Amino acid sequence: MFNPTKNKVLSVIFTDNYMNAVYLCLGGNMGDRKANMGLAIAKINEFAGKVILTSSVYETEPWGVADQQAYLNCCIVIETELSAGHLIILLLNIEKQLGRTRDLWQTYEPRTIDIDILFFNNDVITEEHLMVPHPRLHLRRFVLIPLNEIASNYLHPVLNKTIFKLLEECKDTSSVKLYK
Ligand code: PH2
Ligand code: MG
Ligand code: MG
Repeated sequence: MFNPTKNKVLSVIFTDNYMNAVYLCLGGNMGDRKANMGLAIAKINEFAGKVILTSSVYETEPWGVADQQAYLNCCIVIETELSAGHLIILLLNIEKQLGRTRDLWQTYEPRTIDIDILFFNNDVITEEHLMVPHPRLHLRRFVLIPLNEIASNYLHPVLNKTIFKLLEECKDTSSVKLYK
C-alpha cells in the first residue's frame, strides 16, 4: 500500500500559515478493497494534499447496517491549501473515479471507497452537505482505532476530549481487526 511516511504519533500537527491539517477516514467493502484504498491515498496525495501520516489498515465489521461484506478502514492526515469546501468536492470526485456510486434511497450501501473528512484543523463546520467534525466519528470503533494510532492526543473541538479518551468511552462493540 502507498505509504509516504513511517507512522509516527504526533500530538500536534504543525502547519504553516496557508496549510490546513485535515484528518480523513477511508473505507470500502467492494472489489479489491486494499487496492482501492491504496489508489485513493495516491490520488489524494496527488490532487488534494500531501499525505503526512497513515494509520494501519483494519478489517472492520459493517457498522449501522446488516448483511454486508466486511470493510477495510484506515485514517490519514493530509496537509492542504484547499478550503474544506474545495477539498470535499475533490474527495467526492476521487471516490467517483474509483467507481463509487450512490443510491439516494439507501443509507450505508456497499461502496468501493468512501473518503470522509473527520477534522479540518480545529474548525467546526455545520453546512447541509458538510459537517466537521464528522458527527458520528466518536460512535465508531472503525474510525477511533485507526485514528488513535496517528492522532491520540488530538482534542475534538466540540466534545473537548482527546481521541484516546473518546476511544476509551466508546460503547461500540463491533469488530475491528488489524488487516495483515
Ligand atoms: N461506513 C459507513 C457505515 N458503516 N462500517 C464500517 N465498518 N466501515 C465504514 O467505513 C462504514 C461502516 C458510512 O459511511
Ligand atoms: Mg462514511
Ligand atoms: Mg462519505
